[in-house]
Amino acid sequence: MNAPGHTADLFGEAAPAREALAPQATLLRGFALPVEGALRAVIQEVTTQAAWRQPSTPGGRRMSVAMSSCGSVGWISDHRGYRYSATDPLNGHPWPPLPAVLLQLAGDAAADAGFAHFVPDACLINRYVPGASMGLHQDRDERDLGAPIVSVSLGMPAMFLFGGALRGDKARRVPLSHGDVVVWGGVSRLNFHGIAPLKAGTHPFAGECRINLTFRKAL
Ligand code: MD3
Ligand code: FE
Repeated sequence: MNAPGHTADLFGEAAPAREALAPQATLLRGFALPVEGALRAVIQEVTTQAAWRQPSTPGGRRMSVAMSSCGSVGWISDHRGYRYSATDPLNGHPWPPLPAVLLQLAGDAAADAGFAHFVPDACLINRYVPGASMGLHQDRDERDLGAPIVSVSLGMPAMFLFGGALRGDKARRVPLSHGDVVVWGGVSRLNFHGIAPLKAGTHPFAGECRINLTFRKAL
């Protein structure tokens, strides 16, 4: 039997409680910890095939975050705009496939947060070093805005900025640490969000960086 506020999943009897950040935005603290070793291995494998790069924005500025992708499409940015692409512009090849451990983790987290049958087709992998940040933005390049986005935080902690439906809405600050998973769907799906400049530090998972995985249904 599960205690109130606890669910059986990757954790069996001991899963942490769900924390509602907002309606249909659910924080699952430590949800990815049982598979952290497998996550480190697949991130290494994917970024060997699809190398880290710092994309340029359409405005011509270099992003401070390094990125890679896996899945049937990857998120890219260049002087022509933001979009999903079936091939990696660095090498012209398809992106590496979504590893089974990632599909399982994203599907389990989404189900735990109330979104059954989530099957992402893209995983964007972001890498932050101290000082790197992501300004407030919306994720709206995906075709099916009814599907949630699942994000997994790994390595050094970061301050997540969670705004509202309008760019000018005041953003809440939510600390995210290694292993935390957040499911964003429904009415929170188009909320503005970002990451404050990463503070200096180190973490056993990946040294002086934070890695974030975002699972999306892009097609
Ligand atoms: C809230 N990444 O890649 S993940 C991104 O930590 C992105 O690297 C951040 O924003 C990161 O687009 C934040 C959390 C997140 C992702 C998607 C969302 C929060 C969201 C979509 C809607 C609302
Ligand atoms: Fe985003």
